[in-house]
Amino acid sequence: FLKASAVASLATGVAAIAGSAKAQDKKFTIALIPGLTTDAFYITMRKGAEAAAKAVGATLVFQGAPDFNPVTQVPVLDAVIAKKPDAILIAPTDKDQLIQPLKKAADAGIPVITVDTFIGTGVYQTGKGDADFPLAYIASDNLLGGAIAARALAKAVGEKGKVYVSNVKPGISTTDQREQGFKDEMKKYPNITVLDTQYNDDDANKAASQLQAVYARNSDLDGVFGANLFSALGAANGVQQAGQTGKIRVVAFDAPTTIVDNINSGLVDLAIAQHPAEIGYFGVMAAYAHLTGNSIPTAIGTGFTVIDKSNVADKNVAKFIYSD
Ligand code: T6T
Repeated sequence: FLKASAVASLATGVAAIAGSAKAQDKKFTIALIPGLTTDAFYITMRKGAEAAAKAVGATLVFQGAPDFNPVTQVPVLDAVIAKKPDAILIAPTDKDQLIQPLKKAADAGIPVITVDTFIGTGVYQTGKGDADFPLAYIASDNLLGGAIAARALAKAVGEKGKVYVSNVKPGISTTDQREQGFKDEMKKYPNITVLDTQYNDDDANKAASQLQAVYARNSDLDGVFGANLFSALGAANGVQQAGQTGKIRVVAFDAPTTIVDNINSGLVDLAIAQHPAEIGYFGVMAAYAHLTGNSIPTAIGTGFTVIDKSNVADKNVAKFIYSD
């Protein structure tokens, strides 16, 4: 015979199982708001998110703006909040400007998880500050990525000369950290001068003309670090247009399909591929875990795959090239 207390705990257990079965019967709607819609990085993230949503029987809604800008992202976020999804995954386009708009989601009882970029300091659930309310941050280690880029570019230029960072704009957590990681690591190379950062507003054409302008002012320019997909693509195009392929060395963050040709032709030395599908997959899984009553880590770090001439043809490496 079971004691009364054992019966009670058994009953609680059965109720908990029934409760979780009920929770799992619900078809959750999870919204993913990218930095912008027309970027192979976020297109690949969406694929990973779709795969996870399929695995748990959730519906994924992918809604974003056509450019990387808080002015266009906030109205999209407001529209998503109005539809009351069960959770929001978002890549905030500015560390500060998305705090209040996202607070509205949290206040409406919608759990918020940030993917790729963060708000505030990116350290969440601390009980401190005005931006700790997201449940989790799922992303690459962007400081490390910047340091990897610095070491690669230093090696490519023979540890001496002039280089610069082609970047998007200040205020974006990812690209700010990549630049910081790059500059901190470059301090280990006293014979390398890091020139002023050129901000291109996520416009590859602007990045290409800036490369030519920097080269016009510095005929001894040795290298450039493109801190995201469009910065890298544009800087590489600028090098090619200036007829400096292989002379001005390029290290790229991100790995769109064009990177294969650019690496094979020697225009780009190396690309640091993030794992956006992994970010999307674990974003959805974290939301689902939370929605079904499980605790989740406040931070999940995803990895990199460094692609260069020696491994670009390897299918275990090529699988990290982004989807178009
Ligand atoms: O590099 C990615 C992303 O990590 C960053 O936050 C913004 O730019 C990209 O989307 C590439 O364009």
